[in-house]
Amino acid sequence: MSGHGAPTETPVDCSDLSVAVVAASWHEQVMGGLVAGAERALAAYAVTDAKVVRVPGSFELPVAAQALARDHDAVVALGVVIRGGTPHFDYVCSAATDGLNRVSLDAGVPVGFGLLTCDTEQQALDRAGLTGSAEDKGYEATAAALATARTLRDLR
Ligand code: DLZ
Repeated sequence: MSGHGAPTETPVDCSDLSVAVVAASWHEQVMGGLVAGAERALAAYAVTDAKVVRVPGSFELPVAAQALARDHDAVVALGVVIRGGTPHFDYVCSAATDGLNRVSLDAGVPVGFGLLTCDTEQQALDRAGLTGSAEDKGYEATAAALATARTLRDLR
């Protein structure tokens, strides 16, 4: 999967939405870029009611997202898992992905999917929104959650 085909989005006013960002703590440099990207998106969409909470690893993202989805219009989950020599990668990735999807559907609250699953640290750095990165997945995941929250609000 590549970034080719991603929609071009124009920030809209989301100042009436409350947003929580939950971020894992493994791979500090990459996570710094992802959180900064999320904060850039929150500012671009004029969100003022926002908080960032940290959890230890990506495995813990769903349970925190579940708690945050109870009292926020949108949640953004950020993490990075880098493949090692054991099956641990697959277990953490699928638990986090399945868990976040379940939280979103059970709560009816969009959960932006900012979980990088990479073979190498360089691939993660390339997607982290840092100087020299090709992609800015923290921004993209936040923009997606905000756009979806707007759509859901219009539908209700
Ligand atoms: C254990 C583990 C490993 C090996 N790798 C990562 C990783 O690359 N990224 C990440 O976010 N978390 C990793 N973890 C930690 C798990 O997500 C989890 O925090 C621990 O297994 C404790 O539940």
